[in-house]
Amino acid sequence: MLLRSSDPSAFIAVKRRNRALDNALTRLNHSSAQTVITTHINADFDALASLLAAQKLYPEARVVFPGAQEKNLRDYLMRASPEVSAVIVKLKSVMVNKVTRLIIVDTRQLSRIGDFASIIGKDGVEVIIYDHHPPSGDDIVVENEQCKEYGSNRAFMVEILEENCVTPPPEGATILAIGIF
Ligand SMILES: [Mn+2]
Repeated sequence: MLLRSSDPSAFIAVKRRNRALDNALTRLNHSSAQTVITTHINADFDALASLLAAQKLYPEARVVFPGAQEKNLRDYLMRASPEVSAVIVKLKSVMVNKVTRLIIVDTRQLSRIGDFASIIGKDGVEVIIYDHHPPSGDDIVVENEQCKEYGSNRAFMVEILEENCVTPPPEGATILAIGIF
């Protein structure tokens, strides 16, 4: 059906329908937001590389930045291929208090994971960590902690992918490569 732009009631009807669709999508997102992979605020390329590597280990998980990214990463993400950008969901589409499994990469400091800090230690929430930083007083302590003091977390995650016989796709491999700092 063609809508005449001069017909305000038709315009409102379309707007309403779009909002209903938006709400339905949001509900769908919320219902599947059980496993989340996140990283540190002010995310850099090492964080992104780690997120993408972890997503290969936990394909059912939703990948979420807990806050802003560093400028060069933000610029990259604006022109990244769908293979990369499509796996990342917005924080506002995740109900943090519905998360039952949280995978944290490239940090284990409580103060660096934004809103996700609120569910650490909560009953029924499993936390898994992959980090390469030296220990600090602000560290989250969990059983499922995989930490090695490598130069980059990306190098550590590549090793884990290899151990699990997971090959990253081409673009993912490029990001894993540029994740080295
Ligand atoms: Mn790092």
